[in-house]
Amino acid sequence: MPPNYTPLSGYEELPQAEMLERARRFADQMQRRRTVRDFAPCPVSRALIEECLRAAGSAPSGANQQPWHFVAVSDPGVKRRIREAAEAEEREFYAHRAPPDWLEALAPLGTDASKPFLEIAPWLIAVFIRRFERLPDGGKRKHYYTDESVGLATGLLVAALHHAGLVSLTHTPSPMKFLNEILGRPKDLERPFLLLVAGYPAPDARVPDIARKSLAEYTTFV
Ligand code: IYR
Repeated sequence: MPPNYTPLSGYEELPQAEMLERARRFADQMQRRRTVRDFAPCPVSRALIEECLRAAGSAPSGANQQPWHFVAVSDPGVKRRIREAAEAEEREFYAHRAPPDWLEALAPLGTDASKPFLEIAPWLIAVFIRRFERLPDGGKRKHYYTDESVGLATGLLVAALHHAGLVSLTHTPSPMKFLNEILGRPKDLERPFLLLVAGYPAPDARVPDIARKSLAEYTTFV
């Protein structure tokens, strides 16, 4: 198929001083984001989650294949099943599977196998990597750079949730195959990427006393 081009219509050029000011404000705003594990049971509208997912869906992707699928869960029964399955995996992880150096790396976070937030938070967003597309003839077509693409979309989702005034937690029970089963996603096409927990922080929410690296530590200019 020949490429079909269209004029770049959405681009907005800004005065340089305004660019710097906006970049600074955005970085400051993102620096206020914290991963939170203590959620309030307050509801969050589906409309708000949909707008955040719309931002996530704007991510660049390999060959524009947009290889992501998000399952947004607010149903208490489904959340309970996810909590039960995740905690079963986590109990194995903390008691047997995790090597000592991994547990040591996690120690500053104070995490354990108990995941009450999976029922307390109003929304769980399961992110799936769609590794293949189903073809009309029943066959499969491979997607490219799926991990990178879904990582980018998830990053935008985390930023959008924060920008909207919510807090989130990236949760990665391992293995996560139970998400395909509980959420009815096809195992031959999709692999769970992570589970995002989103909502309001509990009034007494606390976070680990840890710091971000400085710009100089993680950047090189040449
Ligand atoms: N999935 C486990 C362990 C865990 C692993 C990492 I890497 C973290 O940054 C945090 C936790 C859990 O959720 O407890």
